[in-house]
Formats: sequence, C-alpha cells, structure tokens
Amino acid sequence: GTRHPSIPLPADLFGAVRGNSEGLDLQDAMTLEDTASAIAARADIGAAPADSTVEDVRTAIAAADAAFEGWSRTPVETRAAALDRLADLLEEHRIDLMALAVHEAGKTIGDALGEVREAADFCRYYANQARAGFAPVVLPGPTGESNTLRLEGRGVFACIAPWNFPLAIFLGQVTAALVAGNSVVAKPAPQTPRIALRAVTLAHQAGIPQDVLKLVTGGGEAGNALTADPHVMGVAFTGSTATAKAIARSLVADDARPIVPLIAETGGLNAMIVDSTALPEQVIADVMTSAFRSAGQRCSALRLLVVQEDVLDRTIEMLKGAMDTLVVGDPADPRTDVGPVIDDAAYRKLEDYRRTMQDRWLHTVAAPQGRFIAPTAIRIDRIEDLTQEWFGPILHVTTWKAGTLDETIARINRSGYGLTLGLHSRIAGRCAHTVAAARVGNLYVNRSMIGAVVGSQPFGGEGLSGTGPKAGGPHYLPRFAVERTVSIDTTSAGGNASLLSIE
Ligand code: UN1
Repeated sequence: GTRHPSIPLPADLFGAVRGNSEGLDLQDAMTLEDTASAIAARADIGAAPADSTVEDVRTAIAAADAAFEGWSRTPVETRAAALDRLADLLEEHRIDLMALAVHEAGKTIGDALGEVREAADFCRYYANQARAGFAPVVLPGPTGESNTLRLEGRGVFACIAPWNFPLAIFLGQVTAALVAGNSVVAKPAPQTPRIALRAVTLAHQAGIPQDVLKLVTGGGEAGNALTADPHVMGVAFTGSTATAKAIARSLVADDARPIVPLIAETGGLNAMIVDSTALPEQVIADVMTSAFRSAGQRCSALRLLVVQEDVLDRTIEMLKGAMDTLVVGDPADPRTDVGPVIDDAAYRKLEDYRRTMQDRWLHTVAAPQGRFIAPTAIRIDRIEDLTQEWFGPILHVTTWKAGTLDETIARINRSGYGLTLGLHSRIAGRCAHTVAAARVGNLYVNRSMIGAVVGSQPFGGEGLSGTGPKAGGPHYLPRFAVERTVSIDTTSAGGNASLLSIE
C-alpha cells in the first residue's frame, strides 16, 4: 500500500524540540534511552502538597506584600541575574522536572523536555528584556528640566497557571512578574502542584527571597481568595475563557480597590485552511502535530481543518494512514506519541462527546484502557457546527469551496476566539490576503500551529482568547509594571545636580 506520512518518530521528536536557550545541549548530554529509564525510575512522585486554605492564601499575600518594597528596590540586574541562575538550575535538574511533567501531568518525554527548555528560555528572555527595558530613560525635554521615565513593580502579582504547561507557563508568568519588580503569589492548577513546588524551590535557590515568591495550591476557592484580595495589584492568568471573565469581575467588584491589570491567555477554536495547491505530505504532517501532539491539550492546537472541497477525499485518505501510525499510551515510554488526558473529568467529557459524534467519525485509532482518548477525526458540515473548544485529540474536518476564501475566514473569525490560525497554500496572494483578514494572535503559514518559540513567536490571542500582551514577546514585561515619570525643574534649584539622583 501507500506509505503515509506520520508525525515524527520519538527519536526525532526528542531532537526536534525547539528553543532558543543557549545553555546545555540536552540532546548530547544523555541518550533518549538513558533519559527514559531515568524518568521511569522516578515514577514515585509522592503525595501532592495539601490545598491552601483561604487563611493560607491571605498569609501568603501579606508576606509577599511586606516583601515587595525591598524587592522593588533591588537593582534590575540583581533580579535578572536570579532568573539566569534559575534557568541554569532548571537545566541542571531537568531529569527530575521532566519526570514530574511525565508522571504528574501525563506529558510525553518529548513534551517534558520541551517544558524544561521553554521554562529556561522564558527565564533568560525576560532577564534580558528587563536589563534592556527597565533602566530609567532620560527623555528629551524643555531646557532647564530633567525628565525621567521609570518602570517599577506594581506590588503583589497573582500568577495563576494551567496544568497543560505546568512548568513553562507557570514559570513564564512568575519570572516576568518577578523581574519587573513585583512580589508574587503563584497558584498552579490543582492537577500539577508538585512540579510547581519544585520550580518555586529552585527559584528560591536561585536567589529569589522566600517571601518575594510564595506558592499557594488548590482550585477555585484558593483562586478566588487570591484574586479577590485588595492587596493583589495584578493578575496573570492562563486557562479557560470563563475563568478569565470571573477573575475580571472579581477584580472590579470592590469599589475601594485600585484598578489593576489582568493579563489573560485563554482558549481557542483554532482552524487550518488548506487549499488545493498545498503540499499534501506537508499538510498531513502539520495536521498530525497540531491536532494530536500533547494529546491535543494545548490552547494553540488545531481543532478544525477546513479543506478545499476538491482535495477533501485525498486529504482524508492520507490523514487516516497517518493516524494509524500513532502510538497512544504510557507517556514514559519513548515510543508514545499521544499520552493520557489530564484527569478523569477531562476523560469523561471528551469520551462522551467522541461517542456522541460516532456517526460522524471519519477515523479513529486504537487506544489502551485508561485515561486515553483515541485520536479521532470527525466530519462536520459547517464551520459553525463546532461551537466549543474540545481540549483533547479530537479533530473536526469541514470544507470550503473555491472562490469563498473571504467568507471562510470571516466565518472562522465570527467564533469570537482569536488564538491561532493555519494556512496551507502555495498562492502568494492568498497568504497576504489571509494575513490581512485573519483576526488571530498567531497565524502559521505552511507549517504546524503549535510550539511557539520564546522570543521569536510571541504567543497569545485576542477576543475570547485573551487580553494580551503576548508571552515571550517584547511587550509582555511592561504590563507587569507601573510607569512613573519624574520631572524636575533644574533651574529653580540652581541647577543642583544632586536633586537628580533620586533615592
Ligand atoms: C497553551 O496551550 O496554553 O504554541 C499555550 C504553543 C505553546 C503555547 C500553548 N508554546 O503550542
């Protein structure tokens, strides 16, 4: 029969993890087999820390509040150097961290390595951004005046992270807030407290004072206590759109409370448009990665493949062949492509939906017993038939007709989400046109739609997908800070230069 393209084999997957970290070359340090057996040997991850009570959350906020002033006055270089040390520690302890990503979050080994790399990349990127952007700027001004613009921390920042990037997104939020001069109370998702605890321990080891970074654990109750507290001066949140809206409401509920920023990165209904000029093998490889890697548990993941009608049959044939090569199972096994979904509730929800749609299945594959959702492609008639984000390895497929590209993009935009969009086409004008018409934060042309690289592909959406600014981009850090302009009349003080050095 025909040889169908598949997603990369684990060995390639392992090597293909991208990042811009200048540190250790993790590939050379250990073979995949050595890494896998070291991770297997760490299967016992112990009990999860107990959930924080509302009182614990209050105590943590009070400690962070008291520590803020001192940290805020700590030179930017000192704060940045702590992040660089943390990046080094993450690399040094990568096997322990990867083991937690595998055994606590169900990540495959390739994804677990990506976690460590991305977390280290965030540390180094924000450290350098702060060095470049947080020095006071002397502005040109009227003669006889000195004008200086400074960026300073806001106070206690709450960082609320998701379970799907329990190290990278968790530390991305935390390190941005810290290097900008805030103290932080961080809450990981209730599914992944161990890896967060390990990350916070390493951050303290790297020189972040104990009270400058506090960890609280738990679900909605702890989260509410955190965001409703009037001492919290800003929130960074990644998770569901519904929770982001609830947080936004809690931030404005108290009339006496300062107006504080919410940086939210939420869900998506991400589509990929494929036209009849696209390279079929490339399309299939990119669809497989985008829809099924990480068991579809990325907010960037492909949910809706929109194929030009005349290449639909060929695309489905090739997709089926590629799906048949997927290995679903134990994430600690280096051959696995698709691991489990995060918990029983997620499994039930996805499996019920998958079963409900059985008469619309284009294809599904074998999956072992347990919390595994079999990767499945589902035929839908119209773009509008996909009305919610199914956070798992479930791909929807529909069509568009030649001559309706504008309308197709408009219909995709009308979902209200605006996170990622893919386009596969070899018509140059079509790419330019899509770039102009798409309303998404990340548009990917002739490539996969996941795996945004820190510093190169600032990540985040608009509309129901979040507020921005984009993580791993040049505008992220300033949102964690207040801007203060100091203007001094240097003539009335007799030109006394000592007035200009503000203590
Ligand atoms: C998310 O799933 O919350 O581009 C974010 C990516 C990741 C970000 C996903 N860097 O796939």
